[in-house]
Amino acid sequence: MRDSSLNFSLLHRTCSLVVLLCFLHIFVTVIYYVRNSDSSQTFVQNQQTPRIHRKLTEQRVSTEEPTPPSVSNVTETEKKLVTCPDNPPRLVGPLRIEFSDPVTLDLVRSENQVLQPGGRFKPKDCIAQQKVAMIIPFRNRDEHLKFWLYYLHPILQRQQLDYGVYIINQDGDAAFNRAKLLNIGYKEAMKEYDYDCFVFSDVDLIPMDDRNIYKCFNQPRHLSVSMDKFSFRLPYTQYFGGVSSLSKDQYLKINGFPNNYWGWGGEDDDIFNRISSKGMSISRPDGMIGRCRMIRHERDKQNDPNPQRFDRIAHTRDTMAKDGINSLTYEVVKVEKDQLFTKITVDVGKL
Ligand code: UDH
Ligand code: NGS
Repeated sequence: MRDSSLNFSLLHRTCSLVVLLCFLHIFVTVIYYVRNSDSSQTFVQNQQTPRIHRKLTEQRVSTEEPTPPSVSNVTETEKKLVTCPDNPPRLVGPLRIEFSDPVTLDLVRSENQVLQPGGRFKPKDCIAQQKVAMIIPFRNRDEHLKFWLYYLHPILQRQQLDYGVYIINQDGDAAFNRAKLLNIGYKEAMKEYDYDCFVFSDVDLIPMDDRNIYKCFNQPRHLSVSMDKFSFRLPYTQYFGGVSSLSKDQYLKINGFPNNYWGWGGEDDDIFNRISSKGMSISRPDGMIGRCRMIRHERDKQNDPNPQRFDRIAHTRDTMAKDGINSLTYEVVKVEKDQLFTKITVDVGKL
């Protein structure tokens, strides 16, 4: 009898100990789990949040201050934003560009709500390397413009540029004057913002690779080096048509572009002559990165080949000091601010 009661008491104690140990184990496990899940959440946040927020988290961790940053701290951090990298991290490389389905301006607007009025953009997480004005010579090409805006806005944003889009629309129906419109674009954009780089783009050309960065380089840049209509080759070595970029200094060094090429052809060759006469060379992306598509079209009205173009390009060196940004005259007829662009309608005069 006494034996059995001793046995029972021993069993009872053992069971109590086991139950106690179980509780202890559960308690330790729960504590460990809660602590661990805290730190893994912090890790996920750090992976996902943009650079500026990551920096804030890192600062908080390193100074071991649990309080969230005050508004003045955020401003301080914003002031400390670094310059965007040479290789923007969100570029995707080759792009599928096609023109079979038309796009609407409303669709493009809805996909680009980050834009400021006038088609302006600045990256949020770094300071853009350059302030770039995109200048498009224009008349009656609304369908092409929609494609340009549809494809280019997202590309330029991934390229982390501080940019604005300027459509320079020639009023009336006199002969078209592409180079003069580009000069007007330079002048009008400079009235708005302290741009240091100018990309001059035909409205019907779309890059096929977002690594072809629409910015300026230490020599004037030819960007549309490999067009589908020329079987992805340069038509001739000096070709400077389509899309090009010049820094403000490069542009001023050549006195801008000629104002007296009315109708089609030669103005791009004149610009090439200006550049080489000032001892500069042409910089180009490689042929794969520089691929681009042109939207097929017929010749526009009032843009027939200019019969004077050969004579003019033979005399660029003699004329460029007097004909250029220093002799530009025009009248602004209308300025329209869309979410996607600034459209400036201008009277350029006539031949
Ligand atoms: N542009 C206009 N409206 C015009 C003329 C020219 O917006 O009426 C602008 C537009 O940005 C265009 C650029 O000027 O992309 C260059 O003009 P362009 O496209 O006419 O020049 P391109 O050399 O074509 O590309 C020439 C006509 C080819 C006709 C081929 C017919 N099969
Ligand atoms: C040259 C023109 C350029 C023109 C290029 C490509 O002949 O202005 O062809 O034209 N120069 C002269 O006429 C002097 S394209 O095939 O794109 O229509 O840009």
